[in-house]
Amino acid sequence: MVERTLTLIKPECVAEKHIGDVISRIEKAGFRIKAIKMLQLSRREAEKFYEVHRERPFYGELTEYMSSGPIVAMVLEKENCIADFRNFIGATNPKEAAEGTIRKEFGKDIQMNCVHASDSPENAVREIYFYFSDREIMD
Ligand code: 3AN
Repeated sequence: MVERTLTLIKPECVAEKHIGDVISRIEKAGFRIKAIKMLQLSRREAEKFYEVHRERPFYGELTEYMSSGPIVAMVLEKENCIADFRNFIGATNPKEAAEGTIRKEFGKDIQMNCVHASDSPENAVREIYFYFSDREIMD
């Protein structure tokens, strides 16, 4: 089934000028970019976006970091997009990520791990519409 997912290139990856490298790999792997924008989250927006993690010990640190600088948000489309993209980026902790994945190559640690990816169809829809309107998503 053709699916869509939401990905974010995180602040440290943008600051280190890896936007082009990451997008190039994503496109070469067969994911189609359906929407794209650069923005900076406010602390409040980051808290809302990550509200599923509210009870986790790293919530404060995570939302501070995710609002610390510009990010790039994208909607990607492909068959089996959500699971395939999570395999493509690698494990949450870059030290455990497989060779050749973007988290392995560009991630610094478990928090600054280069990219975010939706983890279920329900979250993908919520996350896509957190950043984009229908007008901004290509058919
Ligand atoms: P994933 O991004 O692989 O779905 P989640 O959903 O467990 O991983 O975590 C969401 C985000 O929270 C991660 N991308 C990472 O930035 C941050 N994070 C996860 N675990 C930790 C941790 N133990 N310490 C600090 N930050 C973490």
